[in-house]
Amino acid sequence: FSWETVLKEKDNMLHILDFPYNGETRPEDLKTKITENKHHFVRNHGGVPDIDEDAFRLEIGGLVNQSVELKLSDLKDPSKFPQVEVTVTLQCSGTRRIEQIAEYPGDGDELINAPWGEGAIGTAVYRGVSLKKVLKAACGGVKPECEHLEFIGADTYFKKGHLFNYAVSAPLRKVRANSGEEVILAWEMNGQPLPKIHGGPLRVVVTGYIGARSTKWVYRINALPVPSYGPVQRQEYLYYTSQIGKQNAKYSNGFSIGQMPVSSAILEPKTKTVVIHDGKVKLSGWAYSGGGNWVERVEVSPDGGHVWYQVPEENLTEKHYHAWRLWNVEVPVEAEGWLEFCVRTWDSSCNTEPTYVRSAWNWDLHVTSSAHRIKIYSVN
Ligand code: MTE
Ligand code: MO
Repeated sequence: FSWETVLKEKDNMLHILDFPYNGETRPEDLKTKITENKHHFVRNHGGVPDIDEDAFRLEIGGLVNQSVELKLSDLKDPSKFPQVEVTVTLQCSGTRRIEQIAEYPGDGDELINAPWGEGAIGTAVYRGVSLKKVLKAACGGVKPECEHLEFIGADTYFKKGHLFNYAVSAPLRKVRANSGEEVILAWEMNGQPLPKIHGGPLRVVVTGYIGARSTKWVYRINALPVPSYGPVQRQEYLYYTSQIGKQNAKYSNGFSIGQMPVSSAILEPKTKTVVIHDGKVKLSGWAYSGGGNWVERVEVSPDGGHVWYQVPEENLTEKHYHAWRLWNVEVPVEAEGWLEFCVRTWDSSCNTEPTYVRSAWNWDLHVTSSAHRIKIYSVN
């Protein structure tokens, strides 16, 4: 899998890192409810493995009643497992990290903490099978001690002198969730075979959780009593208190980031631009909440967060358990000169966003979910 292939498949991306390849979606390609495959962001920790689909076997073992190896054709056989299609927003927990970097630069690890803007998020329709049904029908269920399902990807990366396979886990209660909310093994993205760069031939999709749990190139699933010992699960995607810095951080000071909180972003206008208008400034962007909560209300402020205008319901795309809502609004503005606009979202559990980046700053620079702010020069 070559850089040329990336450039061909991902022509219009912001190439954040060359190796491992990480690409961000441009704001203009985030204007549709479903993100086109060629524009969907890419987050990789290592290389893109080449997997022979005929030789491929998904191994399931650990605390299951019966270990199995399944061919792709077994998984795709509707007489064995019913198929499901889910619309899902995947959000990297590093989305909007550049705002935390701008506050206190230099604390993160460049390779792990890619400098994402507002485009490390995307929405796609995934087709596959429900992991809970596979566990039941193929493995005769899990043993009573099983609490977590570990997903191992075929890609590898070096950390502190060791070569790791990508490995994370999801709690059994998430795997067992109701239909439409459970963990999916997917081979199709927006009606096309799952592109290699997005985990083809098979990936995990964990709705409502940080993108990191949705393991690409999954080839082994382990039923475990505890969460995965993979570095991504226990070391890299931790949420620290604001009192902790790189020098005094211990893994025990942080908790493993699971479900995503509510967050949003202004995509238009772009920050630090001149906006010429006739008394109304038009804004648009995305709003999303994880954990199966949906976006209820989006508000925009033209004065840094003192006065808020609600985005009318008809200016939001439809409500969804696992997907963002795109929004647009016109805000009356008389002032000329520099203005600070910001957006905040309320979800179905009445959660909203921290006011400032500093309110939720953490040295590993994850989950930048504070009200997104832009500065524009208003010409009325
Ligand atoms: N799965 C494997 N095997 N290797 C990876 O590096 N990156 C994770 C996740 N699954 C990753 C992975 C992270 S951090 C994110 S945000 C999502 O994949 C991104 O999925 P995408 O590249 O399809 O957008
Ligand atoms: Mo991520």
